[in-house]
Amino acid sequence: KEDILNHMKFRHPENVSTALKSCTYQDIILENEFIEIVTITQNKSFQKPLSGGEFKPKHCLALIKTALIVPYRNRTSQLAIFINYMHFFLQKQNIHYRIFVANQNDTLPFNRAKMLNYGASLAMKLNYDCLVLHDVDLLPINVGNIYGCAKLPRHMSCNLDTFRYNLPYLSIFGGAISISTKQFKMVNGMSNSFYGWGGEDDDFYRRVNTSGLKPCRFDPEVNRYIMLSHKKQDANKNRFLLMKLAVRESENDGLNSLLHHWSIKLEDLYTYITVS
Ligand code: NGS
Repeated sequence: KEDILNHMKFRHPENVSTALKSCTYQDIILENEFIEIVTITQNKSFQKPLSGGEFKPKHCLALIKTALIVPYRNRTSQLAIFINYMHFFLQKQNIHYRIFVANQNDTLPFNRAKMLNYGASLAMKLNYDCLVLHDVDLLPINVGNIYGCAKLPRHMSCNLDTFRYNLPYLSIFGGAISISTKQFKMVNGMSNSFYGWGGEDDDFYRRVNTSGLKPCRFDPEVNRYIMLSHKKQDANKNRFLLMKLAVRESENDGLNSLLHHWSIKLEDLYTYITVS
């Protein structure tokens, strides 16, 4: 577990003039505490986040500043469970974080990667240096799974109940991943071309891998997740063709080809980006 700390990227605190000491992470990882969905929300130490769903620990200076980005459309009850749970979970980690929900407001098939690009663009403008790209139906259950960036992009949700705690294939890179903003920019984010289920995460794996950023994973014990049940989306029939075409298109299809048709609303528990 100490290896995990060696792989984490820590930033210098923004405000060194305060008397606060830097937050520590070692105890959290080594404690290896499993939490249950029911008990976590009874935690009395919960602090109301700042408007837009931002939180900074009060007793120490966070060395990790993370934007948690959730691609979203029309799953109200899952969003409520996720947001409530994640604030309790993340506040146990001594990190500075903010939750962004990127909502696709049209009738086209869902474009998960494009929503993640929008969330990441806003997070970059607000100087978040670590991105966690996260599906709304996944809940981490071990607080030792620090929501920060490692030196390499990290596949976080590698130990998932619905996969019977196995990896379906080695290069799977969906669900929940972390990547530094610098690395995300370097690969031009994700492709905007994948409408419907499947393939966009495999294409993203290819982008990072071919840029020399081979993704890593941590100890499965600390990377346990449960998935909330939902109806499966329709698969994108063109995904294999798109994956082939995407190899040539990565430089022009991604962060640099987003049209900024969005609006931003600060909700109490998250920042809501509506993409039309
Ligand atoms: C692969 C998909 C990925 C998807 C993964 C797990 O087959 O996009 O399954 O999906 N790749 C292609 O279709 C090319 S899951 O069971 O979590 O819905 O992430």
